[in-house]
Amino acid sequence: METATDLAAQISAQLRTVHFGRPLHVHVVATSTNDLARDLAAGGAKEGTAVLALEQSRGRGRLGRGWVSPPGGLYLSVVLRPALPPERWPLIGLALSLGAAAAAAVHGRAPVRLKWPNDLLLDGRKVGGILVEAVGDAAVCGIGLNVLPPSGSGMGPEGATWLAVRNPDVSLNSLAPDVLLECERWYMKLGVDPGALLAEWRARTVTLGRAVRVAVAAPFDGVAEDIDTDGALLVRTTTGLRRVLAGDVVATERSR
Ligand code: BT5
Repeated sequence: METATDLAAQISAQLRTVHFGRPLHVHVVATSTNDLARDLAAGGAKEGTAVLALEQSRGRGRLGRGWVSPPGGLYLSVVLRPALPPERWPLIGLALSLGAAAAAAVHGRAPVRLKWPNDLLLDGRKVGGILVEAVGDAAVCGIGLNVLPPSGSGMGPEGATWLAVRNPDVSLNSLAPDVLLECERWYMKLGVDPGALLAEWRARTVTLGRAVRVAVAAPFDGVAEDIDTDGALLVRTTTGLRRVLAGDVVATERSR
């Protein structure tokens, strides 16, 4: 079995980033890479410090949900120190989903689309997700990508897929440096040209133009019309345009 030290050395040797993954901490098992990255952030870790685990025992998603994290997935967290005000931090999630999707598409040899806010879809099924958490003025950004199929009889979580479905030769070791590179590229783009980031997100999403149900405390229906400059989803309802800052949307009909 590959040791964490071997893997760290292999990934670091392929790294072409300026900050992301420098340094890179690799663990065979973590509770959640976001927990480890939170501790590093609280201890003053610099922007780009990253934690990768081969397996998570308590991986988490947004809104208190879990992230199923068996061996064969990419579980990565990066400490960021954004110059953006916290109300614009949802844009970080969009930037990292674009980056992770770009790397996943190359390594999966298939298009990867985005579902608001931070889901990555392959053939309409969830192949990855992003979780952004605040630790003081740092943002800890977790990236989860299903790479190899779950071993044994399990089919993985409902609605999930993995990159090996499209590319059986996909390798975690060569995917990881590209995820770091593409995430860094889109995070830097956010700093200099947020408009270009939003344009790319609009081009890659399955959410816009669709009839949706917005799953918030008081759910409502509408058409996902656009994304606002702070990352909020703009939903056209019978009573006007509503901004959705956090939550989930479910398509209520297929429009493309
Ligand atoms: C997300 O949450 O999609 C963000 C996932 C972030 C995971 C990374 S892994 C590295 C870092 N460390 C962590 O502990 N977390 C981050 P959300 O949109 O809330 O989606 C969660 C939902 O997706 C669950 O309720 C399940 O329905 C589904 N799900 C759980 N595990 C999955 C998996 N491996 N693949 C696809 N879907 C999954």
